[in-house]
Amino acid sequence: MKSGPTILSAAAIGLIALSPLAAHAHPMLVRSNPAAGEKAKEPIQISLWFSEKIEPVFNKIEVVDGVGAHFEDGKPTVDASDRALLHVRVKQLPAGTYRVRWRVSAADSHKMEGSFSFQVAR
Ligand SMILES: [Cu+2]
Repeated sequence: MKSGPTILSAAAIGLIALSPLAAHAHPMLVRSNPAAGEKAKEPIQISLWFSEKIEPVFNKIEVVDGVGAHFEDGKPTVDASDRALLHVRVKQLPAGTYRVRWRVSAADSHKMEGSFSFQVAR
């Protein structure tokens, strides 16, 4: 039983050593188009601006209506000239309320996620 506490304390030291990383900046959603709560006309894509660059892998934007049908059209892409901008095309959106669920990869490979809703009015 002597090695148990040794391993634990090594792990604890590892956690302490890593904790400054947890404080480092991660991409936060700064704004979007459509914006949260907006009554949009006929959006053809969803654009999400983050507080810092995001990695071009493992990103996700889903656009779902009240019964869970998906309206995103393909995979999201990081903008070629602004790596803090992620967008995805959407299918034609009937009037209604939609939820955008996003997930992005930070430079340190941590995943950030969130969601917001907007409406389409005609
Ligand atoms: Cu991180």
